[in-house]
Amino acid sequence: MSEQNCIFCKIVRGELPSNKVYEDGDVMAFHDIRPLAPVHLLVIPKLHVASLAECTDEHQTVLGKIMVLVPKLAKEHGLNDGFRTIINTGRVGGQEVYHLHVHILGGPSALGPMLRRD
Ligand code: DGP
Repeated sequence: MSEQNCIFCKIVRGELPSNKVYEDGDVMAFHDIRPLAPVHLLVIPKLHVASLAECTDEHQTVLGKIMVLVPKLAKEHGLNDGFRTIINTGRVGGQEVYHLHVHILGGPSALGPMLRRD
C-alpha cells in the first residue's frame, strides 16, 4: 500500500474525514470507525510506516511519543480504571490497515481476556 492510497495517510492529509481527538506535528489520534468498545481510539504516526514490523531505529522518537500520549488520551476519555492497547501486525496479527496504529480500547466494563481460549 503506497502512501498515496493509504487510508490513514489520507486522514492525515485531510482527504478523508476523521473524528480527531489529537494532532501534533508527528502524531494523530482519532476514533475508530468500527468501535469494539465504548472508547476505541487509534493513534498513528503521521509518517507512513506500514506496520510495527517495519519499524527501525529512525522510528524510536515517534514510537516513544505515541506511547506517552496513549495514557494521556485514555485519561481524557475517562478510562481511569484501565484500558487495553493493541498493535495488530501483519497477516498473523490480523492487521487490516497497513499504516502503523495503536488501538486504545476501554469503557466502564472489563474487556475480558485478550484472546479467546478454545
Ligand atoms: P487493524 O486490524 O489493527 O488494522 O485495525 C484497523 C482499524 O481501522 C479497524 O478497527 C477499523 C479502523 N478503520 C478502518 N478504516 C477506517 C477509516 O477510514 N477511519 C477510521 N476512523 N477508522 C478506520
